[in-house]
Amino acid sequence: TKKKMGLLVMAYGTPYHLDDLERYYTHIRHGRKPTPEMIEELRNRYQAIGGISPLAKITIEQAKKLEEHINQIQDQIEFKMYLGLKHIEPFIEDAVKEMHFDGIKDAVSIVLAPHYSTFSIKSYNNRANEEAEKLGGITITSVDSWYDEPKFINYWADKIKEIYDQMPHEERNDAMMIVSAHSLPEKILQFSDPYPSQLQETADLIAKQAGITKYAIGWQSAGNTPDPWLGPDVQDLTRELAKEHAYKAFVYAPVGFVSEHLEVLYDNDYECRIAAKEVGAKYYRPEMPNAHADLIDAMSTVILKKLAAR
Ligand code: FEC
Repeated sequence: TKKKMGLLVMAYGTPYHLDDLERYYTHIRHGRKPTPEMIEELRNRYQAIGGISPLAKITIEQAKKLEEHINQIQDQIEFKMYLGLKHIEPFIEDAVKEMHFDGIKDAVSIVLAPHYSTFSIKSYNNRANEEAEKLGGITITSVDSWYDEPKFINYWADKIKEIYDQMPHEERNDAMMIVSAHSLPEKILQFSDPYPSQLQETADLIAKQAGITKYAIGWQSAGNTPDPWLGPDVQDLTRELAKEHAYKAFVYAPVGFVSEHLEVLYDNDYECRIAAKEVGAKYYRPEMPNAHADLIDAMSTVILKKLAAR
């Protein structure tokens, strides 16, 4: 008989309705209520992408497909998926409670974000482990990062190649690729956080495989706080690079995310598009992995490798 195992899939979460905006934003801010102006500004961004984010639907599809696929490609373990979100229900703690209730003793977890940081992945893992310890009897093996998984790199390299192949010849010769992830407060660097070097490595691997020589890494979607955030910001970087050379096209690869959500639909497709237009260049952004079979297979591979190495 197959061994039963919990598959804890963790992701950021998004408001389900605009009514959820305030409590969601308050949760992101560790309980500090945002001002009415801040809420209004966020509401306007959601409205600009069609009213609400497609993220909730994409996350569930990714989690379900992951469960289905990982059960298909091996026959030793029967995985049962539990979805746990960082900033809205079902919260990470809810998912761990549910596993406990179902009698799960052994679980593996993965976050739907490829790069490790003390501020991002570590906080997801800590919350899961703290709840598991509180309940007792569940061990969670955590996948920390998967930024260099060849199947993940393949996805992006293929999409980037498609874009370059479709460009008119003169654009292709003068195109610049900007590979990005969510910015984080600069203070992560004090803990020799691997986040920046992991993004650089993802960029190098994708560029090499796609045969791209002109590329740079940047940071996006920095928060609205007084402390300094990792830079350069992708919009500023676009303007800086355009000063050095009259690029005809900018190709944005927000590889720190896996879904087409607010940060991509607004910060890339709206804001970066403006920056590219300003410098007289064309804007390109490959489609995000969402529930694409390559992403699902990449994550399944990483999970099985992690379990095999225990
Ligand atoms: O609804 C959607 O479609 C988008 C959801 C969403 C994703 C996302 C990913 C990441 N964030 C990360 C870190 C921070 C830090 C702060 C912060 C703030 C926000 C705000 C919204 C928001 N984030 Fe987010 N993020 C998403 C949504 N994020 C809304 C609040 C308004 C704003 O600042 O824009 C700053 C908190 C503070 O103010 O103190 C830090 C990281 C990721 C990528 C990794 C992951 O997915 O976990 C890191 C998706």
